[in-house]
Amino acid sequence: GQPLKHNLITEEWCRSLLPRRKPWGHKGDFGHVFVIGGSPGMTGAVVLAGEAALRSGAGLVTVGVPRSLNPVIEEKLTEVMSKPLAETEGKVISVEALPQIEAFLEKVSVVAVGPGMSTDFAPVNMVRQLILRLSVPAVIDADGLNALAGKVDILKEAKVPLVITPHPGEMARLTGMAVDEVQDNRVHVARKAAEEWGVVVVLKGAKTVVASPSGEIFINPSGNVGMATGGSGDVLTGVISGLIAQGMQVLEAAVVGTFIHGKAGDEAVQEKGRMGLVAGDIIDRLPEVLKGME
Ligand code: NPW
Ligand code: AMP
Ligand code: MG
Repeated sequence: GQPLKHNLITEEWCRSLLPRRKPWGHKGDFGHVFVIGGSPGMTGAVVLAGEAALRSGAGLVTVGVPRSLNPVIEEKLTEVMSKPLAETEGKVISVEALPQIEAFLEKVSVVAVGPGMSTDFAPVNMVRQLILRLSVPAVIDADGLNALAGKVDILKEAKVPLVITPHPGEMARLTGMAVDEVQDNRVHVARKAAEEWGVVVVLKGAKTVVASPSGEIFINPSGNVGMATGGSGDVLTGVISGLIAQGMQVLEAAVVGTFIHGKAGDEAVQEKGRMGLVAGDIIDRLPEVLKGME
């Protein structure tokens, strides 16, 4: 391939890419994020993603969850809306939810698929079909990615721009490599995946690598080990989706979202420390980080 050009992501560059809000703007101008996920025991993941999307400037956010989890979700959410989806007996999203989701796509700007969704047969099947039917850009994370293990070529068939946000474990499952192999060749693995699958790849972990389908590489300097805590990745999914909702291109949203998420983690760790930091603390710091950049 071509020689590798590494770009270190800088705050100045992110600032220049952030969408500018028109004073006369209304919520419809800032996009609608639809987060699809959740299963018994993992309702927090969609809540984190939804709240992070709203705190990143999205005009509206709806989370789609298995029908019987909707009351629990509504209890947890205030500004974020929710949508009960068809479910299986095991209370995970069923394939019957597809027509519901497809109809709702007409009302949204971007979908985030996978947080807390589970790897049961039904949601796995749903995700594989949904990717082919998408009419808006999507961020695919967590169990949305696990659903593609062994079937990753589905990504090539999508008709819309996609961002995938694997942690090293998820990237190992997608590629069939060992986690150590992924970690020893992070830039190469991310770049090859982005080129082959035609998607923007965000390979997470310390010094997150963002790779574009055309072979560009961006390395993120922000973030810290305090962010190695359950739900941090679900927050990132929300941030990137929120930026796409506001009209950013998927690559720019992935780069800027990754930087902002890490910077919010760096602000949070000052107060909470590396041991006490939890994912919600990252969301709480998004406003001040964005305020300093808008
Ligand atoms: P290990 O542990 O070292 O052997 P999974 P998950 C590896 C939801 N959540 N570097 C790790 O390897 C998510 O949204 C819900 C190296 C292990 O094999 C998903 O839907 C929450 N290795 C679901 O849980 C909060 C690394 O990957 C595997 C690595 C499952 O997601 C929590 C672990 O990953 C969670 O977000 C790294 N940096 N990172 C909620 N409150 O509702 C990971 N690995 O099996 O994909 O499990 O990431 O927890
Ligand atoms: P997930 O494993 O999906 O919850 O994602 C974890 C998030 O926390 C990703 O955005 C990682 O890049 C970030 N993270 C985890 N560990 C570190 C670390 N040691 N340094 C910087 N960021 C990290
Ligand atoms: Mg995750």
